[in-house]
Amino acid sequence: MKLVSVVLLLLAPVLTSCLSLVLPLDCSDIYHHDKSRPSGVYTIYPIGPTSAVQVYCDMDSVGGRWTVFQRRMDGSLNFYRPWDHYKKGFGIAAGEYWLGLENLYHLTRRKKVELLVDMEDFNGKKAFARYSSFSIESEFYGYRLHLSGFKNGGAGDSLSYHNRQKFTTLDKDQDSSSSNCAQLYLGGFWYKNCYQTNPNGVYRWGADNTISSAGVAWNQWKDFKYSLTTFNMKIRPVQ
Ligand SMILES: [Ca+2]
Repeated sequence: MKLVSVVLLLLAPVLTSCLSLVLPLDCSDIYHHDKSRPSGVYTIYPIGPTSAVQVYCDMDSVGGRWTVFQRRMDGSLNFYRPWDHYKKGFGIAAGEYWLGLENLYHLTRRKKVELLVDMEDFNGKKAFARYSSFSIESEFYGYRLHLSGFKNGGAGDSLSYHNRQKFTTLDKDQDSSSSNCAQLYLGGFWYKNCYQTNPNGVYRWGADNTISSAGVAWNQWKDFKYSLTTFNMKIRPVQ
């Protein structure tokens, strides 16, 4: 028995490294392992074997393989949260959630990825925006956003305005406004002075105007007053 323990102990590093080879880092790994997998909730390991996290994989939109890191669909989850929550992630993959900046940092650090933002209004009309390059820096650098290569899917470009901004939450002001944009617009985002899009704002029903300009907005498609029905941000490795 003792010998078995010793052998296992000696093998541990080998087993761990073998394990990390088969554990999927993102939805793209899951897709490549089995191309018939449908869209749905899967477990990925963005930071290694001990970092299991559930995500929604979009295996349908323009070739699939997308790892969804932000998802609004029914207003069931509060997105007005402090730094620690945005860092670690919150919500559930079957519904609304934020995957977490630390996971996102590792996902964009390990592979070159592109970004798809898709959205829908309350009449069922859909639009999207694509960016051929997307990455964020580490927490030390405020999870600064980098994106380029905009492709219009009818939504226009509301995200390039936020390029090179650090992430701001209600308790960590890293925006370029004299106020805290997260407190003004009740979300957490790469706010500047303050936004062209507010994906993590307050979920409302269209242009009901109950909380002015703090909705889930994408200004180039609708305007600041209109809060969208669904909103998703997703990444995949560039092939
Ligand atoms: Ca500020």
